Amino acid sequence: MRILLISNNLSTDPYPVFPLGPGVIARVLRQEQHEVKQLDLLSAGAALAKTIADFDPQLIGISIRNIDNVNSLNPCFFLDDVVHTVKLIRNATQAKIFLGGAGFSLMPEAVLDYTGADYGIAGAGESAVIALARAVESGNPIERLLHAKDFPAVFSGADYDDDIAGYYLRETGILPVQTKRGCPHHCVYCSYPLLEGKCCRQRSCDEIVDEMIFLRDKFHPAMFYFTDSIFNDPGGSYLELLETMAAREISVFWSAFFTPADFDRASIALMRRSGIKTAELGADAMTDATLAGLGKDYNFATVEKSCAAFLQQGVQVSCSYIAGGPNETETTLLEGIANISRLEQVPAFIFMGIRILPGTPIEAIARREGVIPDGHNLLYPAFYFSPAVPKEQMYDTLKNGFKNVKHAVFPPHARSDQLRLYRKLQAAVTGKDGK
Ligand code: B12
Ligand code: SF4
Repeated sequence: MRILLISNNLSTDPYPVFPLGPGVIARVLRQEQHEVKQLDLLSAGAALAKTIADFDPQLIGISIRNIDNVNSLNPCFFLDDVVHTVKLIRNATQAKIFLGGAGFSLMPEAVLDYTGADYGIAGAGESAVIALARAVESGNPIERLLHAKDFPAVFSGADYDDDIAGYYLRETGILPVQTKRGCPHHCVYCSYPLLEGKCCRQRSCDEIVDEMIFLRDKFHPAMFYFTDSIFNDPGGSYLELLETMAAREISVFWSAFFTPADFDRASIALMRRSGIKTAELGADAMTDATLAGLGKDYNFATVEKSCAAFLQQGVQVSCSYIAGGPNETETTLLEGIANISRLEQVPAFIFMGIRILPGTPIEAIARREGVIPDGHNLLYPAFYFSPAVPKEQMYDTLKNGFKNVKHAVFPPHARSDQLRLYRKLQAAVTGKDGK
């Protein structure tokens, strides 16, 4: 069957990100002998009608990566772009439309209803999409919404379309690779365990390294970004991957999300040997009290020690934080500003308010505290703010507190150009000494 896969993500903040999810779906569909074309609306502009006319698809998938930008200070809602795409498709063809992607999977029923698409697949799409394509091809009935958990678990690499990859390489130099899925932690606001499960599953190290070597030789990316929810899994499977990368001397640069931990010298030396360029530390809250409020099992001293461990071995590290979570008070805000100010060599990105996603513990807390009214389906962004500090006061305290702190970005969108520049610098090719 001819299947068109569309990436509907138009966001370029903090930088444009290569659509990895549809690449995975394209690969498994091609393995089933379907003829697949990928269209990325960000890089291809207004090519949708022409692509449909030329390719004449029998089935069309739309990947929805983001519902919104999870930023309470500069909120953006992206689903109307999808509604627009669905309308354009309906005007051009009778082909059925199915949805998938991380954003879609957070609220599948609500997104299906909002967009009016025909089918949806919630969660990892590899197995379910094969079943859906078979049913549509043979005219057999199939449920409107399929859940990945009802199908065999498959964890595939992606096809990296040449034209699409070319655009993102020109824009950022970065290619993403997913090495594992799942996170066993219990942070109260986080949707990642809901999306990928609580158990970490890593692909075979050799398979990942083979893929990286293939991508390195074909595309010459300045940097790989490991998109894993948490790169440093508690079981340490990431270290096995890094051992394989170092042993096979693949000579690439990479970056990833880390959670604060007791990193030893040997682990960071291994990261250096395998090409780490920069570590993105999800510190998440700025004090011991608010870290506990988020359900973190480390304190701020661990954040500081993690930063020091990277810096001591010459690895650049940045931290992101969310102010305003459970336990936040005027006192913790001031303490947090002092904590971050001390970490002078660590760029800090401070968001305010937690996007409440369905099924997360923060949803229950917010409903209990009356932050969201009964019946709100959370499709339109709702944010949790600690009831102990009025929102305006929180903003003023943070704005004033970080006014003269050069390494801190608050509010994040106010300096998004600097942020983009910072990401570009991260990706810039330097010699090994430049790490
Ligand atoms: C890594 C990551 C980032 C990195 C990306 C780095 C890079 N170079 O790629 C960075 C830090 C830059 C980033 C930024 C942002 N991110 Co982000 N990110 C992620 C993360 C952890 C993984 C995404 C990923 O690549 N996964 C690997 C691929 C293979 O998985 P996948 O896309 O989900 O695809 C699978 C399924 O979804 C499905 N599927 C995918 N597409 C399709 C299509 C069809 C038709 C079908 C059937 C199935 C299907 O099958 C695939 C294979 O199993 C997710 C959370 C998560 N664990 O999923 C958040 C996530 C996608 N991000 C999110 C957000 C909000 C953002 C930002 C807006 C945040 C911000 N304010 O800066 C920006 C937007 C950036 C942009 N330009 O779009 C949200 C989106 C939810 C929402 N509320 O809308 C998520 C879900 C996290 C969350 N908060 O819950 N992100
Ligand atoms: S915030 Fe990070 S460590 Fe916590 S549950 Fe989410 S992915 Fe896991």
